[in-house]
Amino acid sequence: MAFELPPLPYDFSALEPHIDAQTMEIHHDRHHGTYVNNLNGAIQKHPELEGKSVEDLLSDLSSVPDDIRTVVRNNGGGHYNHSIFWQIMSPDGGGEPSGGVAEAISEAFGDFASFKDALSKAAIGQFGSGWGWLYLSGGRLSIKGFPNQDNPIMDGGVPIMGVDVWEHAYYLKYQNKRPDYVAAWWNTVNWSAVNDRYSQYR
Ligand code: MN3
Repeated sequence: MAFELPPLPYDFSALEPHIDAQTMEIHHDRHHGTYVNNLNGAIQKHPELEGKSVEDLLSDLSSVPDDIRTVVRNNGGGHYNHSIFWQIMSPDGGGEPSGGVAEAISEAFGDFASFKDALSKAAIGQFGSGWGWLYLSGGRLSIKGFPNQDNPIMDGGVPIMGVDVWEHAYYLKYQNKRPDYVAAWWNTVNWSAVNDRYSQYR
């Protein structure tokens, strides 16, 4: 069964004014859509991989055949990352977390403000294209910037929430002002979905 582009769980304009509708449409339909198509193209060359989940592929890239490993890393990573990204944003987003993830964040980073600062810095400081991720590793919450479409799952971690800092995620509205985009992005965070991910994987 081929991988499919998941529908955006809200309208393209739903995250305005923080993320504009045109950016959302291009980002979801074209960028994410292309990752899905390229991933399917690679898997077609190796039918023995059909039926593997994207998590299976990314968490064990060394077992993916040489000739498609980079394509799977970049496009499987792109599919996986964006599938999470759409879910952890919401038109009713923003504010501060509650529940288990809020407690874990305070435990790991001191308080919410320190956590927000650390994830913002990781994202803003990621040179070139990439992501800032909050993830579980060895049962602990960590924050790091990852290049391209890499994801903590490639290093044995579990991604909880992440912010896309590829220019395609913000350039139409924010141009080169990545810090302004990241600051606005916090107003879209769906803490309920983030807490669900944390509760599921902790
Ligand atoms: Mn993107």
